[in-house]
Amino acid sequence: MQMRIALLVLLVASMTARGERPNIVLLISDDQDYEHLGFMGNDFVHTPALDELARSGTVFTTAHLPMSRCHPTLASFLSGRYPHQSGIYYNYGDKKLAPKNSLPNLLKQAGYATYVEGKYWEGDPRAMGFTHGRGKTAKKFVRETQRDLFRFIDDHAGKRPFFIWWAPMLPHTPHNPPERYRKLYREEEMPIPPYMKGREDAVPDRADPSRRRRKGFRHREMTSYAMEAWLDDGVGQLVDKLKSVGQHDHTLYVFVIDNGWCNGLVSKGSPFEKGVRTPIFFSWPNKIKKNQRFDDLASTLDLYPTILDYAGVSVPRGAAGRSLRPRIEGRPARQREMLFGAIYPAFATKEDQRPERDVYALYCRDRRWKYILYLQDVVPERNRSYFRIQSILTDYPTRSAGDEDLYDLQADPYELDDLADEESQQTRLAEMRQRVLKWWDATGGKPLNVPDRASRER
Ligand SMILES: [Ca+2]
Repeated sequence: MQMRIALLVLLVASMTARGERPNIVLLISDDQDYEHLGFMGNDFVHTPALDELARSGTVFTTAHLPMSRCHPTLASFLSGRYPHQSGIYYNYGDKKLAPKNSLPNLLKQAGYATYVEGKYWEGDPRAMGFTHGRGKTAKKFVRETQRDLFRFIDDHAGKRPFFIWWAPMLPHTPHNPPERYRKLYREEEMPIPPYMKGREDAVPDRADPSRRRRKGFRHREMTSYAMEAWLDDGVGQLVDKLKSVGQHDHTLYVFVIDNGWCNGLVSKGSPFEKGVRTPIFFSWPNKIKKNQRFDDLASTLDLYPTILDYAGVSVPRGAAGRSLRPRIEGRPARQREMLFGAIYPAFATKEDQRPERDVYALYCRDRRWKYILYLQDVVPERNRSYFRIQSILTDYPTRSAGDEDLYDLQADPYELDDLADEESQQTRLAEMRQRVLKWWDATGGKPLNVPDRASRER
């Protein structure tokens, strides 16, 4: 046994020396609109560091998270499994993620030093496989300093490959960007996206009139953009640090957003694109093809096997995604034809956490069509204490159990025109309903309480 460990250490050391095992930095943005990034075609937002990494790597523009809220998505990055498989489908509930086969544990076993800082919801970070760093520093990490991380980098650079879970609470609330990021923008010049045209002066109806003016669309949007510039600045500082210790060329950067956020469309906590969509990129100087973009469908569940693939670690059975490395390297690979997701409230039912009971919507989408099936009544009265669905400057997505939505994402990328009642769409609706229910069963979901289609007449 000791002999085998010694051999493994030797092997790891020699691979590191040849530069074959990259450091891996997982950059996780917290609550961001997938269109608020320069490399996603937004010329107004200030994200030069992320744009440079994206440009020097391979971007998947259209990936989906398996849920639209951070605790379950972060657990899915750690475990490589859907929330109903890992059991972590809520933000608020008792159970923590089981550490077996977690990404940091597998990387640690392969010889990596593994560091966590910022957003981290699970139990003891050491049990999860993080050899260094503290979880739960979200309020300070990057917002105040990256000092502890930089010390870790100094200690390990060139000696041992490292994995960094980089998860600041940015651009997440509190939306309090320092002046240097605010002044990058002028409120009156903020671009108005198509879904806000004619509604740009919309204000929340709860607020008093003076408050309303301060919190209109342009103001909120400017604050979001400033927060995103803050995030990007943190990325730039990290890249500079890795360059200064000669590790930039030996580092694989992976970027993902943990869930969406949007002023003007329903987002976080919902099954809509502004909640579940994110770009992903992989950037490793001179190793990963630069200026490469894929617009077809990817899943953030693919991060886990892809990262393990680049680290030379075999992917455990039960991982829900598949490595994107063959795509990145131009080898034959099957493209995803459909994405699936199950959407849950923020709160698990107390002392009876069962995803099959708490799930409120299932959805699937291909490159053109998006289908959603509602399993519970979604009502604003239960929003604060249960659903926590973000609907800033837009209507609450009220639905009845049994309702279905259908959107043509080619013609209607913002899901504003529900076609579920169209006579001509009934075959498609029935087929997609069958597909999503089949997916739930095939991925280990327990029996659901599926309402009749009849209740669809609204
Ligand atoms: Ca989040």
